[in-house]
Amino acid sequence: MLQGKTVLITGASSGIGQACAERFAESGARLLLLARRRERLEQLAAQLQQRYGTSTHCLVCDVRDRHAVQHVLGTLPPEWAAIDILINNAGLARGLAPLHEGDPDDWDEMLDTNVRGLLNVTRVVLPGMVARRSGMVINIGSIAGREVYPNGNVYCATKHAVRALSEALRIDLNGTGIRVVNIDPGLVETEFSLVRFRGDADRARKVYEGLQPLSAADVADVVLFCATRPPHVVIADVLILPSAQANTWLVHRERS
Ligand code: NDP
Ligand code: 8X3
Repeated sequence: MLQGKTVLITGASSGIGQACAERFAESGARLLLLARRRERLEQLAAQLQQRYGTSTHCLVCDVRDRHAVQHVLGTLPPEWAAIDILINNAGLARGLAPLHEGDPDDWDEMLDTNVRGLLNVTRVVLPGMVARRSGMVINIGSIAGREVYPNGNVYCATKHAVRALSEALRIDLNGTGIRVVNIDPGLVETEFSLVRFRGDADRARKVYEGLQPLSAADVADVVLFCATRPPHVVIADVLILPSAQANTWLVHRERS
């Protein structure tokens, strides 16, 4: 389906990004895998090569560092330089507290990763797509980009920004042949909550207690579906939730 297509996945070392790598590898894509944790990327690359014969190229990079992003993406080997699909997935939440008790360092990390990081990568990748008059940008937003929930303040603001940027890109790129997809998942069990609560596994587990959350693979299936529509079709906007979730504040949990 994606034979020979070059796909850049940010945040490929875990969760949704890693699951996308699996699905896209299965579909014949060649993968640029970007994240900060080299070992994880190299392990994933080796697995994909073994399972599907996938060609991969690992990019160890912090999306917050604009110069590093410009460097790694600006000096790609020629056979990797033409990116067909960009999946802007790298992101995180830090903390869950009322704004007046929030930690400004956490705010910086979320804003720098989820918003500036996405911009840094997109700014380098898009000119090539525009010149070739083809390509696709898939932004992983969140239900938190549609609704604000208690104590989610800054994380929700970053995901509202992702949503705004998806809409803005669709306008700016109209007529260029480049498609823009925004995918907003609800609760997905990944390392997201462990990162949010800085390794507090009990607290992280409670987020998904009493319900069947989405898996990273559930989201990757949708990303792949969007990426494999014919050129005249764009799945512009997707909300994907676990069946037990109605919105950010109403989640049905079975008591054990
Ligand atoms: P994970 O924590 O499992 O994965 C996050 C990925 O982002 C990791 O690969 C991490 O890699 C990468 N990452 C984080 N910061 C940076 C950085 N500065 N530079 C490069 N890569 C970075 O979480 P998810 O898979 O759940 O999250 C993926 C996306 O999905 C995020 O944008 C998140 O906001 C969004 N999302 C998640 C939901 C959920 O419930 N889990 C729901 C809705 C949206 P490394 O640490 O190696 O750099
Ligand atoms: C992650 C899902 O509801 O914790 O974006 O914000 S939520």
